[in-house]
Amino acid sequence: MPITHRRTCSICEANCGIVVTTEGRDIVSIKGDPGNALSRGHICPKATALADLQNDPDRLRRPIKRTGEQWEEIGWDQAFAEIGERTRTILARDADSAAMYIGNPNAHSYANSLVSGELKKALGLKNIYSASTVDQMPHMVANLALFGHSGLWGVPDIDRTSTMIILGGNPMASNGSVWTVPDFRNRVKALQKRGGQLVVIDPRRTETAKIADRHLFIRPATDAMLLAALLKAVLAHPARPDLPDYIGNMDVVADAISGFDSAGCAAQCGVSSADIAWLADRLVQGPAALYGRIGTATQSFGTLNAWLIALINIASGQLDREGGLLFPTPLVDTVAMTGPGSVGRRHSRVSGHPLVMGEYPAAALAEEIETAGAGQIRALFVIAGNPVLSTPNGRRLDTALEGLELMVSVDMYRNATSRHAHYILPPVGPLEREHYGLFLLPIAIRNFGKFSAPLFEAEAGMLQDWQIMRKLAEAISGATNGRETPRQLLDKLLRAGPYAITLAELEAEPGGKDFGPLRAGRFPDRLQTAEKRIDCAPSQLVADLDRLRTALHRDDDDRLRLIGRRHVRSNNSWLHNSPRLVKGPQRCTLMIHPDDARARNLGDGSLAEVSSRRGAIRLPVEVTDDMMPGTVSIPHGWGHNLPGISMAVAQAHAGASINDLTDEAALDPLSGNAAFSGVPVEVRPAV
Ligand SMILES: Nc1nc2c(c(=O)[nH]1)N[C@H]1C(S)=C(S)[C@@H](COP(=O)(O)OP(=O)(O)OC[C@H]3O[C@@H](n4cnc5c(=O)[nH]c(N)nc54)[C@H](O)[C@@H]3O)O[C@H]1N2
Ligand SMILES: Nc1nc2c(c(=O)[nH]1)N[C@H]1C(S)=C(S)[C@@H](COP(=O)(O)OP(=O)(O)OC[C@H]3O[C@@H](n4cnc5c(=O)[nH]c(N)nc54)[C@H](O)[C@@H]3O)O[C@H]1N2
Ligand code: SF4
Ligand SMILES: [Mo]
Repeated sequence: MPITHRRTCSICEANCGIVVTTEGRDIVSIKGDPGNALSRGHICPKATALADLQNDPDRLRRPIKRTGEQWEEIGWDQAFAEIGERTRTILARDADSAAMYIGNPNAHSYANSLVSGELKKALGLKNIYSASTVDQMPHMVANLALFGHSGLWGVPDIDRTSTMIILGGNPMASNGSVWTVPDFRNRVKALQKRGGQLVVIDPRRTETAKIADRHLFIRPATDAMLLAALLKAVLAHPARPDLPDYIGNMDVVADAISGFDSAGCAAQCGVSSADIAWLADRLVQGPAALYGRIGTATQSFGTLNAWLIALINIASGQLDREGGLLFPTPLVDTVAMTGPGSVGRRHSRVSGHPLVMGEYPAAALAEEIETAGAGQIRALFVIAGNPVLSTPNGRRLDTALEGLELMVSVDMYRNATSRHAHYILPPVGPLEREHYGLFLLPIAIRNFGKFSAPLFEAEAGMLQDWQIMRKLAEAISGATNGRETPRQLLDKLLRAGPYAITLAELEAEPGGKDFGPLRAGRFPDRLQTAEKRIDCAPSQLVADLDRLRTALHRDDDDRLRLIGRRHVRSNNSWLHNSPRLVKGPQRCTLMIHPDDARARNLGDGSLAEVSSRRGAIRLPVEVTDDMMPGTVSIPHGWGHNLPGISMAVAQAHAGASINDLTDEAALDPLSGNAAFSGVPVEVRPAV
């Protein structure tokens, strides 16, 4: 007898409602849930891949231990006892020599978020690295500087706006990021139907650009120039609204950017002065929302970009306005639950990078493992991360990991990173654990909550990630940690939240509980700054304008600039073992403009060698005028052809890793975030 279950897809930030039909432990179908008020029936192809993941024969089901090149299955008790003992020995020698790398899927597990602190504490809390510094850290630094909390995000109110401007994001592929906006396509259709416009600014004519009313090309990593000119245009606009009293020092900003020559900025970024004036006009007319995402964050001016984007929204009167930028009222108030974050409390040992929100840059992990001395990392715990493929100059890290005394990966695959581990500890399958979008619902376009119970009972002898982390922490520290389960902790958080709901009440709503669209009027009250004011001109950001002024002179370097991309059938580095997702045309290709291809004797489908100051890779060419001339694009997360990987489907579709080309020395100094966008590369036919 088939049974249907209403659950949530946990793969990406969209948190789509799914209806899963099962017969015993067989998954008959996975469909969108029309009764989910947030996703309204939308799903993408990755949801159906949950079945491939659940049933993947390469997915590890027992802990494995490596001795030299040999792997053997061991029991959980042996694994925890040995890891505990080895870690204690290393920490006894040097209390600062353990580190943790926290990968992206942790953001999609409420239980991991609530329990990972126990492992951090057992390891001494000093050396924390995560995917945040190859992703959104610049936004978080700007959030802290402007709103007083790194986790307080303004959410673009796409459902009521008239102009939605997307800079460096491609929600048609990614389904939105730090913006939980499932069913993006239909939201855009509705926007266009009510006479509004979607505008996309991107070096590639993306899938989102193709459904937009306007697409403007921009040269990679020159966004700060565009944004400086756009802010000037908004500030000079005759119809610009007066700002409310709680917003201060916009005049200081105006003064600081007055020296930027707008025409020069336009020439450098490739967006014309007329288009910048048009954008300013649309913004001031409103309601409008300017949203910048990963393309603007992974730059050496990532934090400056995030700050300028916020200021443009503020100066044009879009803050706290329906159709502009709004603060949600989530069921669990993650802002109240966590500290605001800080910048520069300590500095990294080798290069002196500031500690940002408790983390050092992932780009600096390799040097901290390689460099001898007190505090050298000797034991590394990787929790759901694949930094060999995901962080800049992954090859260097790949080599560095071999030198560790102890490496533990909590992961279900033996992949590019975990093949270096001494122990791999696999969690239960994706449908065998609970889900609540703890950190994603607070950035959603509606006030919405949904709890999903595990669909299947866990296979015998398997543990959830949080149980593995708690047992690791206990094995290392010898102490017994919190006895509360994530469920119990979540129940408390929900009760203490703005709707005072219980977990049982939420669980009784299989489609989730909807509290409606976001409300204006939340801003002053929600601000976490002293006196609930916004200082538009934090000194460290104003000072960074000088770096922009000197750094962004037009160079004569005519090398191609490399950028990344995402595909809707892929997710970072770890969904390439799903047969139903990798089928079809090869996706790890070099996209290049026809003129640039011709100049290099490269035909569509031919093999190119791409090289940077860090390395070289080979991959097939895809000639397309969707690329801005002078710019090439390669997706990240590929390169599954390294020895020791055990993922048969991914190995057959290995691709090459863009992060063999990216540069670990290229960082945004304010956030420590990797600057992936605009890497200078040479491209030639592979011989
Ligand atoms: N050049 C370039 N590099 C990039 C990017 C880019 O745009 N360009 N994007 C960056 C971004 S935004 C991110 S977020 C990072 C991602 O960087 P990472 O988080 O390091 O990498 P992922 O590919 O997400 O790898 C996730 C790992 O977790 C495992 N995993 C998946 N689900 C679970 C689970 O439930 N439990 C456990 N224990 N393991 C699980 C997978 O097998 C995989 O090994 O990559 C970054 N790298
Ligand atoms: N299908 C799928 N969905 C995903 C993921 C995935 O791998 N696959 N990853 C998830 C994760 S971890 C994240 S963080 C989000 C990211 O979500 P998005 O931010 O939407 O990520 P992308 O789709 O890579 O879009 C980034 C865009 O920035 C452009 N770009 C690159 N450099 C520049 C630049 O210098 N300036 C400007 N203006 N644009 C630039 C690229 O051409 C690209 O179109 O997606 C999430 N969702
Ligand atoms: S967009 Fe796709 S991957 Fe993301 S939550 Fe929805 S169904 Fe899952
Ligand atoms: Mo990400």
